[in-house]
Amino acid sequence: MTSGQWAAPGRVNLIGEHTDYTDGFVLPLALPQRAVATASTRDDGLLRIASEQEPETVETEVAKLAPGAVEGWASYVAGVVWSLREAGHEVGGMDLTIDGNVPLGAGLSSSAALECATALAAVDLYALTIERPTLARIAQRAENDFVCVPCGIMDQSASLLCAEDNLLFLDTRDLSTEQVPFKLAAESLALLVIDTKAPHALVDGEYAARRRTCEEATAVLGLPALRDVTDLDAALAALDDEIMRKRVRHVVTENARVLETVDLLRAGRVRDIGPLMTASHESLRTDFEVTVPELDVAVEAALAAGAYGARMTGGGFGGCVIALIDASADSDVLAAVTRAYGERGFTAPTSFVATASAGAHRLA
Ligand code: GAF
Repeated sequence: MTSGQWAAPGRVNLIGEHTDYTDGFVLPLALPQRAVATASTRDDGLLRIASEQEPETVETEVAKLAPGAVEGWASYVAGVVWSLREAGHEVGGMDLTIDGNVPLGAGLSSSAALECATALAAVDLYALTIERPTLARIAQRAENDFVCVPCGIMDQSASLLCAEDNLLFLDTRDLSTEQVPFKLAAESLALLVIDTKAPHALVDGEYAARRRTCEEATAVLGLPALRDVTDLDAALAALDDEIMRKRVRHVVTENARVLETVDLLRAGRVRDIGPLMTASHESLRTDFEVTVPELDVAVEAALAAGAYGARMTGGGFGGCVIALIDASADSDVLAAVTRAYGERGFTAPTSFVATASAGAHRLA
């Protein structure tokens, strides 16, 4: 029997939202919060999945894994084992115990963290050779085809490829990456993550609907992907449907904002990315229509309290807002958002300062 322990982080995305299923650009950072898998091989072909946070233990035969065979939180783990085997890798029985502190349902990629910790455990325990971008695709397939959530590739890539003190500039077309230094403390800045407490669920139909509309628009435009739109006005003129026009406008302008953000960061102009973050939120609110009042109010209140920029992060429909602030302003900004929430009768938010942390790795 071989055994060990592997960790994989959650993420926030600095900018580049709803661009990862149209071959676009994203710019996430890994959080210190992570999932940890303690695992060992079994020689009887059984997969036993336990969690420090969940009461039940799930047991199934690896050879019988198929979409629908395992449900709930354990399906993210079982799905990765299934997906590895579907990709032709010989993964046998395992005991896995999952522990983690990525907040659930907050849009911080707790599911990708779970998938990637499992994936690394399986890779090491069964001595597989798989490049990390390929492993990200395998984890994404688990989520798409086993858990049946039509997510893009950002979250699994972030969990596997991010590096400490850096943002991950990822081109989701070919999965090429650049590490972009992001040391906010050196600039007396901080990235505040505000959990709106508005529950976020990708499994409902809204995410899938956005994705479908983007695909339909791509077909109407006769392009390989929305990434290939070079003349936004001409593309908008070629679309009859107002909803399609709005979705396309978001994706095309968001890709441009990511590229501009990366340029500013490379030039050391960190504060100047604030307006791009806020413009991203505005586009997600008005064109992509994935915000909810809790997200909009948090952004407004953070900006009014002096944030350089603020936006929702992740899939939307709840979840978290990120705000670029002076390092000393974190409690003032949270107090401002809490006040604004109180006036509207929303559940009080919580917050933490995000530091760009390490990607998935072996602990023991
Ligand atoms: C969710 C998805 F899982 C990602 O793939 C991405 O599409 C994101 O929403 C929106 O940018 O986190």
